[in-house]
Amino acid sequence: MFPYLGIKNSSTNESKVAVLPVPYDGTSSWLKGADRGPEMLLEASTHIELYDIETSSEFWTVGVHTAAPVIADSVTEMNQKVEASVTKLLDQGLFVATIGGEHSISYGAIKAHAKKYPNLTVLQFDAHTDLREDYEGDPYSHACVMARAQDLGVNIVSVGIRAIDKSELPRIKKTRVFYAHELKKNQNWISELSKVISGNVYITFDLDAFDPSIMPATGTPEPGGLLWDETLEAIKMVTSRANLIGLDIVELMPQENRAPEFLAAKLLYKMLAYKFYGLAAQ
Ligand SMILES: [Mn+2]
Repeated sequence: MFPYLGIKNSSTNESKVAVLPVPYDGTSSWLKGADRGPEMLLEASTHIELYDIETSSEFWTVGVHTAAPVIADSVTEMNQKVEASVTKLLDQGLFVATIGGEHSISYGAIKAHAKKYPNLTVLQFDAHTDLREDYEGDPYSHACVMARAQDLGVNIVSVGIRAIDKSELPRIKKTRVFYAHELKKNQNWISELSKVISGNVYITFDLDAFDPSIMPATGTPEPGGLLWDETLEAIKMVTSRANLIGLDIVELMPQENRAPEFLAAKLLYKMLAYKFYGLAAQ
C-alpha cells in the first residue's frame, strides 16, 4: 500500500487537506529517480515529531487525506489525470498539496487552481526558471513547466534562481525573479518579496531551490541555493500576508542519505502548520 502523510489517513469529508502523490519521472534531463519521491517523502513523514513548536499546533488535526497516487505512462496522460484529480479535490473543498515526481507534474495542479482562483500568483521556489518554450521538442517537459503556467495567464514570482538558458530571457521579462546570488547580498529580500505577493498564492516548490548542502537529492543539484531558515521565513511571510490556496513539492530524488526526504516531509508539515495554524501568539 502507498504510504500516507503523518499518522492518520482521514477520509475526504473529515479533512481540510488532501495530499496527491504523483510518482512521475518521464522527462528528467539528467539524474532519474524522482518517481520514488512521493513514496519516500510520505514514508519519512511518519518519523517527524507531529508537534510544531512555532505554531503550537499539530498540523494533522485539520484532517489530512492522502489520495491514491496518479499513475501515468505519458506526460499528456499525467497532465490530464493530475488536473482532473486536483479539480475533484478542490471541488470537495480541500486544500491540495501535490507531491512529485518531477516538476512537470505541477502544470496540471496549477491549471486546476488557476481555473478556481482568478488573478492567481504562482510563487516558484527553484534553481531554474523552467521557462523554455520546449525542451528536446517537448513543450510539457519539466524544463518548460513555468512557461506553460505563464501561458495560463498567472502571475509568476520566482525565488532562488541560479541557472537559466538564454532562450528563457524574453519570458523572464514577464516575471519577477529573485536571483539566488542577489538574495545572498540582500538581507531585506523577504520584505521585497512581500511587495509582490498578495491575494491568492500557489507555491510550487522545486526542492533544487535549496542548496545541495542540505538538499542533494534532486535531479539537478545547483550550488548556491537557499537554506532552511530563510526559506521558512519566506513561506511564513506568504501565509501571513496572502492567501495560500495550494502547493506542490517536486523533484525529490531519493538517495542513500535519508536526510533530504526528512527535510522534504518537514517542509510540507511546516507549510501546512503555517497555513492552518498561523504563528503562535507572541
Ligand atoms: Mn529546478
